[in-house]
Amino acid sequence: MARHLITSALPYINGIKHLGNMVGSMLPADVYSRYLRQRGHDVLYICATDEHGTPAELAAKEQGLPVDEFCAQAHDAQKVVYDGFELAFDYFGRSSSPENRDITQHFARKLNENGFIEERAIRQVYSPADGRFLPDRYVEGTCPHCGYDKARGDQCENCTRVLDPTDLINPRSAISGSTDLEVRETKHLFLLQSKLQHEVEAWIDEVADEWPQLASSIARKWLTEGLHDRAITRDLDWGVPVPADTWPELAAEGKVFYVWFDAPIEYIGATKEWADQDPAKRDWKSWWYEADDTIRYTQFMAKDNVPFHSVMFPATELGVREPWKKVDYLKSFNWLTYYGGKFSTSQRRGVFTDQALEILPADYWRYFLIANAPESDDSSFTWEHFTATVNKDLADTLGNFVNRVLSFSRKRFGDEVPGGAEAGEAEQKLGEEISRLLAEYEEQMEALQFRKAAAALRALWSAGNSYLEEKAPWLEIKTDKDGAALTLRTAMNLIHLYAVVSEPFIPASARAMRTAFDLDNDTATWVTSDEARSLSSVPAGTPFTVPPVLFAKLTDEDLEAYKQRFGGEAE
Ligand code: B3M
Ligand code: ZN
Repeated sequence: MARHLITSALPYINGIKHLGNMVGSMLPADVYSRYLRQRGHDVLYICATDEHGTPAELAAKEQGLPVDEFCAQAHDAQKVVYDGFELAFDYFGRSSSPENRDITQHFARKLNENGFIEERAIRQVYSPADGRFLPDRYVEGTCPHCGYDKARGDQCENCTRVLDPTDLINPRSAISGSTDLEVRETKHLFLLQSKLQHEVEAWIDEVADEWPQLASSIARKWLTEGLHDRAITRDLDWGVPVPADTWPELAAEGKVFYVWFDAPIEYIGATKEWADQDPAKRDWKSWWYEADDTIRYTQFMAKDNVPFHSVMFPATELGVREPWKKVDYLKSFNWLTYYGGKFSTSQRRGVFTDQALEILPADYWRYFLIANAPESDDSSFTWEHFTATVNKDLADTLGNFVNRVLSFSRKRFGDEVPGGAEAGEAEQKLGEEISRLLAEYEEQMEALQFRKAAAALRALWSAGNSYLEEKAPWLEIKTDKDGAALTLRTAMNLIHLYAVVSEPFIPASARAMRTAFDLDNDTATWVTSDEARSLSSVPAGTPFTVPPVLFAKLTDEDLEAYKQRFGGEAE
């Protein structure tokens, strides 16, 4: 048994996330956490809302709310959706917490003591029309690298390059739209990342070979281009204040830390928030500080977040000169597109997580998204693909199997799992196949290969269908009642096995399958290969009920309605 620390990129507070955000961070982290917990590991899955920075201020302004109130409401609204998706976080925190403030300030003081922070006067975009400096996303304009004309001052959404507001061509204020911008001098704290370049390189050489190619190549590209010193403070009202004991002048000017400085620290902050809820969790620090080799830390994120997690946050952690846990495995994702175009929060293009749950229960989305996760490449969401996958894999292959087996058995043999013949050759062959597929599923889950894991799970479901077709109990029963009973009992054992092993993907349906059987002491959280081979954990005589249809088949009318509502084509 190992201890697994798991974090998914912290969703920004500025609005409900779309399906692309979900599949690139929280959902796979949840599937992985659930799997590991089921295998008996000690798992701590931490997430939080990322609440600082210009997006929060802009969104609050749009809603006419003070930013703290906006954040409190928006946090709760996101949490409701994640509960709906059955994301089983151990804790879902807030980067605006006092815990995160304290740890962020501590990190900054330590970096300063160790000579990695310097105060510098810099030139910043100032907007006379708005009467303020315009950091990060407060400036928009054309990306100097790729020409994208909606690039934001902190990063180009199109080519993912990190930018400085003064880099933008034809800059304009995101608050007023004013193009009358000037550059003024102001003092900020700089993190001297260039001094940490070699240490980060050495660390990357140690850990990154094992990472997905996407993550390690982004990290290496950044290091090749060279780590630059970066401003880690901003002129904003909302954020972790620069500590006055160390920088009285900047603190008096109301400077706060840059959102990307405090956001990754919130992984630690949220762990402390989690612990502060409950005195029994006082050992929270053992997950992060002087953590030994029994702790494996896995992070989940989309590719635009990789530079911050693979290079910049590790540089911060190294510079603090305290033994904070660094990521062991960085699972990165490409983009999920909507009909080949961008999902966009700002333009509300695509499907948002709250809307998804209005249409269909979480399991439909969880399965589809993970089975089509943009792992080795971008993948495209279309309603055609979604409805076809739901119908084929969930409704036909799994749902129909469950319903058909249980209803037929009840009709012919009553409310208990039938006895009948002993397992024969067909059952032995099936058992071998199931145990082989289960091993494949476990291997892919352990390798965090989500699409392949989904394929193995689907193959497990299909194996049941093939067996049922081959044995055809609805014919068998006419000539060999005991044989038909054996077939149904075996199929019911498959249903129970599916309930256990499908839980990471489709927890609600897994519960429905599992509770169909009134078994004493049904507490096993996983299936051994021997159990998979013998398919006998649900013995003859076990009472069962037929659950309601697990997955509704989606019709052509449904498909049309979805396309109508969300727009079913490329931009
Ligand atoms: N909130 C960026 C994003 O939502 C950011 C991730 C922070 S992880 C520490 O894409
Ligand atoms: Zn660009």
